[in-house]
Amino acid sequence: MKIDIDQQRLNGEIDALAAFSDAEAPAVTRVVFSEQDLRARAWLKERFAEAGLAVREDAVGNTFARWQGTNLDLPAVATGSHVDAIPHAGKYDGVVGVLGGLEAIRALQRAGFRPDRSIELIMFTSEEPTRFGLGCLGSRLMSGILKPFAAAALRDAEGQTLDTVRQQAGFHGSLESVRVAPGTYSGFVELHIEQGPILDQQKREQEKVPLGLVTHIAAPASSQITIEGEGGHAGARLMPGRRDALCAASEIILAVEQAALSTGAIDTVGTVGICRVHPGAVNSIPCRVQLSLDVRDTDAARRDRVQAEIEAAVREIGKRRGVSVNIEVINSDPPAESSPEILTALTTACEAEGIAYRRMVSRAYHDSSFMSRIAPIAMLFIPCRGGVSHRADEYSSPEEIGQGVRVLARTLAMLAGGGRPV
Ligand code: HGY
Ligand code: MN
Ligand code: MN
Repeated sequence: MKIDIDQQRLNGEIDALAAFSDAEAPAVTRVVFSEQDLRARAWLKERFAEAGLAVREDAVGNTFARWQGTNLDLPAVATGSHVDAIPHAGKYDGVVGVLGGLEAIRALQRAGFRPDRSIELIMFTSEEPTRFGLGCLGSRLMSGILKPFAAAALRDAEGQTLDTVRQQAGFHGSLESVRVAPGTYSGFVELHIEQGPILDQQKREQEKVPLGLVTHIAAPASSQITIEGEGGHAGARLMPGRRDALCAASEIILAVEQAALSTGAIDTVGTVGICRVHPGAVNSIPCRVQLSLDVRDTDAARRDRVQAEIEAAVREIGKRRGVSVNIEVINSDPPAESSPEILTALTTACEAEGIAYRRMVSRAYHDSSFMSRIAPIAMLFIPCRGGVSHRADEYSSPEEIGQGVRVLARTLAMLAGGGRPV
């Protein structure tokens, strides 16, 4: 079966989706349940309906577009990703998996393929932690990792709960109903940009676009660190005896970097991405600082050791500087492992298409991390220029995206079973 991808149409759709943004192009900002996010969702549902897919949304806004198979007794095979985008991001992160999944289905339809199993495209709500501080809300609730009462109580920076915001956005019903029983899907395959440099580097060295078959997804953990010192007048309060919360925070940030480097393992990473200073005035000594902490590793035990080392450093710095410190762990997830069967299907599809591939690890987390709790999963990576992501200059070429979509389409056809009507 020859599979042709309409790269021009797909590229046009990626550009059209990027226009639903709260940032100046080429940057994209699309925070969950914002006006732009809701407009993007409405536009996507039209595209799904145009392809003849049956569209439904759950109580937290996960959106499902199903291509009905001939055998409704069989669990569906699924693909998909997210379209929310962190502030000043690019236009490919997540989007390639949703629009690429749609184009994979359309390409199979054009090829006259009829799936035995239904093929379901999923757009997950809030993969990014931007608004509610916890990533993958939609897939966590589907997999049962995140309890509905805990999800409902999550608050955004304005103090609004997820429960209020989702209902204002038009998503009603109990969050308990989001849960998906294991066995509902026979498999889940996510197409995504690598967000790292490995494939792009290999492409430059070997002049062939390699795709990445993801064997493991690193274990993410995030926390919030609050440091309370003593404020005061920046001029009148002399240096001796100051309890400056931002000076303590600065030591903590360097301790995070040191703890991540100290394992000597390339897979250990530690980042402080947010630093909120109060009162944040030129001539006022910072009395309170909030830091976000993101620690990851492919080895969960090594990550936990780094987390413990950071927590010990935070307490030591707090004691020495006379400031109070509090660490709230928001999530600490295990690594996810891909299914050998789905990796084999992806390998077969790459070889059938004559496309180079390599096995690799994902250091970013994805909805696949949580779908792995309820179905066999695997991820398919395409290169992104310079490995750049979560930046406005994130880029993957139409050819690279087209190759990924072709392999995805062939893999879905294999996993769904079926063929062309005789
Ligand atoms: O942070 C991550 O790994 C993902 O991009 N949300
Ligand atoms: Mn992302
Ligand atoms: Mn993503």
